[in-house]
Amino acid sequence: ADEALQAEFDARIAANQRVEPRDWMPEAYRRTLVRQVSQHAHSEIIGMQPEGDWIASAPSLRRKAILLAKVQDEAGHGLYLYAAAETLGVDRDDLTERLIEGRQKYSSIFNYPSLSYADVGVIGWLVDGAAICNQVPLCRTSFGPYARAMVRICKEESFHQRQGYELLMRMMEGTEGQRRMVQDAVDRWWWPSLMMFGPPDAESPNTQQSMTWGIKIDTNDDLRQRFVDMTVPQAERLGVTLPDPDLVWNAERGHHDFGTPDWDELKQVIKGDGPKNAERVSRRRAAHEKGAWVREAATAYARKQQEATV
Ligand code: FAQ
Repeated sequence: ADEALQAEFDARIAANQRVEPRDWMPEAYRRTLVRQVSQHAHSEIIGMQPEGDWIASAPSLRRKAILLAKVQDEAGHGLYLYAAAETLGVDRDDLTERLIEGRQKYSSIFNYPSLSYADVGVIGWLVDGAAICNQVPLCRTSFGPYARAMVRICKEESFHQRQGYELLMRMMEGTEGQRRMVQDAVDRWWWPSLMMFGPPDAESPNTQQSMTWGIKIDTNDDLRQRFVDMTVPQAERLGVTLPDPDLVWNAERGHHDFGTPDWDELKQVIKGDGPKNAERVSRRRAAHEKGAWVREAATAYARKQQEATV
């Protein structure tokens, strides 16, 4: 019977049809999705911190309102993604425990500090830009709930990216000091943004199987290239320099050539030894513990409502 189910699953993937939560799926497919979707959810939630640090000192009411809305969107993205993960039979509380105990990963990018307000703009431009590049293809991923969550998330991410670019445009029209702040932020975030796409294809253990299953649509290196090609003209328009002396248009390939990210640094950050790993996780843990009374109250309320209806 398992063989028939496997054949049905394979046919569904081959025909580019979605797999839904109640369909039979191989255990390894389920495990891979739980891994990727929960890492993605954790990234959205931890990703609130670098920009969240600037909410209290935003330079104007307008900037504060924009930043608050963006950071709230990220919380929302985390929630859609936890909900998508739960359709695979895992529990959000358990995933949160795994995150705060350091047993599950989240994106390396959020382990770098945000040192000035220009970082808010650069995170929007480069980090959300990279996120969009990676996530637009995931709108066609084979697992239905993940794909549908991605559609909504991508719409919001493109607004995020534009707000970052607009903020930087304004700063570049400002004083010499403001232009220096923007360039400094670009210098610090460029390489970590390239690392968001994961290790090079030759060292990516999951890519091939995930592509066969239609979970991933493109390889890490292909997406990284797409991001570089998309970003270079935006940097020119903005008037900043991307900190890579090897970055040059290659007419023969029809793409930009670029330097090699420091893969040892990526490994280090993934392992938990990045500049901000310990702080990000301990703040997440503190927020979770502080919220315990809310969860208890909500559970008690739900129980009372249920008792009232029987
Ligand atoms: N950081 O074999 P692969 C956002 C791990 S966007 C940490 O290539 P895979 C929006 C990988 O998990 C950021 N770990 O793995 C936002 C694996 O470890 P494992 C989130 C990384 O899965 C913007 C191992 O290395 N986006 O949050 C990283 O096929 C602004 C081997 O790697 C997503 O999660 C890394 N950079 O490809 C929010 C997108 N790279 O699990 C706030 C969905 C690799 O075997 C502010 N995910 N690893 O122990 C994906 O597309 C994929 O999972 C990849 C990795 C491409 C990230």
